Amino acid sequence: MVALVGQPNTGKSTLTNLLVGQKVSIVSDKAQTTRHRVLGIATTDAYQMVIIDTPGVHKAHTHLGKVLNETAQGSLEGADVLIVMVDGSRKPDKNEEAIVGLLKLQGWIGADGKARPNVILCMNKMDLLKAVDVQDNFQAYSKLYGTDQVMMTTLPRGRNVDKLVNMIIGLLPVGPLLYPEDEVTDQPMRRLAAELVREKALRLTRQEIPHAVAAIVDDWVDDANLTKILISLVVEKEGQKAVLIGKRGEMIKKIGTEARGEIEAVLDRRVFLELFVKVRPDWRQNPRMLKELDYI
Ligand SMILES: Nc1nc2c(ncn2[C@@H]2O[C@H](COP(=O)(O)OP(=O)(O)O)[C@@H](O)[C@H]2O)c(=O)[nH]1
Ligand SMILES: [Mg+2]
Repeated sequence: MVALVGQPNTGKSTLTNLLVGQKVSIVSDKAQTTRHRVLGIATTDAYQMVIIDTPGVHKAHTHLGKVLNETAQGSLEGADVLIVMVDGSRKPDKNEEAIVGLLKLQGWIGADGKARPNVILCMNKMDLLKAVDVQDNFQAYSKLYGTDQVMMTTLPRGRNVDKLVNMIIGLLPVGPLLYPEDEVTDQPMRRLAAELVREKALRLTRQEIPHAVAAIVDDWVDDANLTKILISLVVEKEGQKAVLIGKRGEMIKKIGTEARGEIEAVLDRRVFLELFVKVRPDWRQNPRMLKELDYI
């Protein structure tokens, strides 16, 4: 069991998908992209790695934010290896210290400030860091987390991913397979389909929209050679609904077309996808809505 922890937007879901070899966790440059604990399962002849992708640990302003932090923290317990993902192109900030505090609480970092041997620090986004600053940032993060077990990566280019994999394998215990060889995630397909729709909505919109969007499957019918799926996008305001629908419905059409392609690839069959936009004021503050959306 390999758990990922780190600030939002550092590359945790990108790494999960790379290790698994297909998209099981959605990726965008907006915070709060990952809202569930997602398991990615990577099985080869040599190993089975169960990757626990988590929502990034961040300062919470909404009830949803708090729930996401709890999800992230709860997921770390029981992992064999912990990967701390940082944006290596930036200096550590206050939020990074909060993660160190969490890892101390959970015993991943000892009272002496030294990380346990099964903690790997992954400095990602090295493509964005000038060569002259590499040593400085390396020192800063390595000191902060109390480890010199560090791998510098540029995930979208696959840089040093093979070395990172070897480092992880070296720390995994020997044991029986935990999941069937062909399983890539523990999420139900319904949720993954809704998440792929949400990913397109996040990627195609700006500002407050991404945080305010949730997606939920309202209907799913498997016909002989076609799966019919009805997914609702939930937002908080009429204005956000208008943005999602777009001029003459162009935005919602684009979201639907892009999502359908990926859902068809995952399900390996033809899909008819219908999208619907609903307004639910303040759903992020509403525990009942969070439950309905499966975030709790
Ligand atoms: N430039 C650059 N961008 C990256 C790198 N790794 C991930 N990204 C991008 O960073 C954003 C956040 O990635 P994501 O995996 O969703 O981060 P998460 O919030 O930690 O799960 C996405 O737009 C990724 O494409 C990297 O090494 N370099
Ligand atoms: Mg993520």
